[in-house]
Amino acid sequence: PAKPAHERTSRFLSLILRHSPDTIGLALDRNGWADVAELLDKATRHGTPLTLDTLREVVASNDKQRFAFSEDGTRIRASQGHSLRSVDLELAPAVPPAVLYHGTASRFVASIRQSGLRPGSRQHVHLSTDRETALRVGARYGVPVVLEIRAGELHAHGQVFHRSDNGVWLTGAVPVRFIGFE
Ligand code: HQG
Repeated sequence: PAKPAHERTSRFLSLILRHSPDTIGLALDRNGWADVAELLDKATRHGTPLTLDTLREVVASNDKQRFAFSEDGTRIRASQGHSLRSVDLELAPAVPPAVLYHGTASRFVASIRQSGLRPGSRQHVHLSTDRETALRVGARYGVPVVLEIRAGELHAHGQVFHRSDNGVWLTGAVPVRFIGFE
């Protein structure tokens, strides 16, 4: 398990690299990359002291591998979860398995039955390959409910899917008829 200090740093990096880099005056490029030296400098100057060693440890030990360095190590980005519209991860379209899972909270189910799954504030609807992961995702917001998504059928209907570098499946809105409710 990650150290509490690492968990705090991971949350901070999620905020900065997915949602609001301007909080510390940082700019991401169009593919979501931040310059590592600039990130360390600006985080430190804005009250979250961060060294390269700590950053490397947080990235390596992260339970969901949320962040990735560029090959040359000079840049870093979040692998999924962005709300920033300006970021395009340029992930290749991928063919999903027949069934994927979406974890949600019981209080959202009536609304999902009405309007299907929507990306909400993020760029994509997030889907998992296994029920256990979906259960944990849903538990973040209340009593978890796992929905079965007929991803293969949806893909056959022309919907685009992507797989993030850390194994999360990403797609657009999912219409009700492709969702299996428990
Ligand atoms: C729900 C975490 C009402 C949806 C996770 C979800 C994931 C609806 C919530 C990643 C709805 C949005 C994303 C509708 C969808 N009516 N509610 N029509 N359609 N919803 O956090 O999927 O740990 O934006 O079910 O593991 O929960 O941050 O999405 O409950 O991969 O790396 O609206 O975040 O990853 O919530 O989570 P979110 P999510 P990290």
